[in-house]
Amino acid sequence: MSDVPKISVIIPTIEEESVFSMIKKVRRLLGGETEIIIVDKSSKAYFMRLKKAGVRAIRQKDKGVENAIMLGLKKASGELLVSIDADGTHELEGMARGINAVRSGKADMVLGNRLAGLSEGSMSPYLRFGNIVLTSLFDIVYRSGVHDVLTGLFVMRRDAFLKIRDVKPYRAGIAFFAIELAKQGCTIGEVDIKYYPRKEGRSKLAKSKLMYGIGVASHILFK
Ligand SMILES: Nc1nc2c(ncn2[C@@H]2O[C@H](COP(=O)(O)OP(=O)(O)OP(=O)(O)O)[C@@H](O)[C@H]2O)c(=O)[nH]1
Ligand SMILES: [Mg+2]
Repeated sequence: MSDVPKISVIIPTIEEESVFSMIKKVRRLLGGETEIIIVDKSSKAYFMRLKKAGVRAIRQKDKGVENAIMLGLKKASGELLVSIDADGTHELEGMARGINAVRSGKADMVLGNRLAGLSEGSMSPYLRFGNIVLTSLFDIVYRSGVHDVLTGLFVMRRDAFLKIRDVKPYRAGIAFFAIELAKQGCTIGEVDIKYYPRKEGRSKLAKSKLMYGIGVASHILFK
């Protein structure tokens, strides 16, 4: 089916056990043609396990999830570029809906809106509040109307990505990609997804979510 655009799925990992079942499910959902690129900052042993899983595994030398995703995007060959967290918290069927949304022209970038589908224990009231504040700031500045700019799931078109591929990532997670695309005049949309509690391991993103949030706010306002 040559009219079906190729999809690349980029997954940033630090020692996430859930990724191994995710890989299988992504293949079942999107088909064997889908390129899966894992940008990893784990132990050597974990990296070897990734290689055995038959995905394209890249070792990250620098730090930060934004740099990891940027590296994966640069290596990807798909027309549709997806990124999803490796901890099994984001609904994979939601990823498939996001792909369909971008493919049908809903927006240049589609975010997975977790707030529409929070399951019990998946997001503390504190983080939910912080997310709402930061996303409101984003909506005021960029008039996008989305609900969850700190999500761990996005889908974007390759031609949109090419506009920001030379921007040096700053510490804002997926909001970095949304801010930079919005600055380029790209449209940002969303699909509602389910969000599950993390089953294994600990949060890898930031030691202090408060400091992280303040940093994201300053990037939204001043970048
Ligand atoms: N390669 C790479 N992956 C990262 C880095 N920081 C976080 N990750 C991965 O990015 C994803 C998001 O990180 P999480 O630790 O789940 O962050 P979070 O969702 O805010 O935290 P939880 O609510 O505890 O899940 C996970 O797949 C992590 O393994 C990094 O510096 N490099
Ligand atoms: Mg997580």
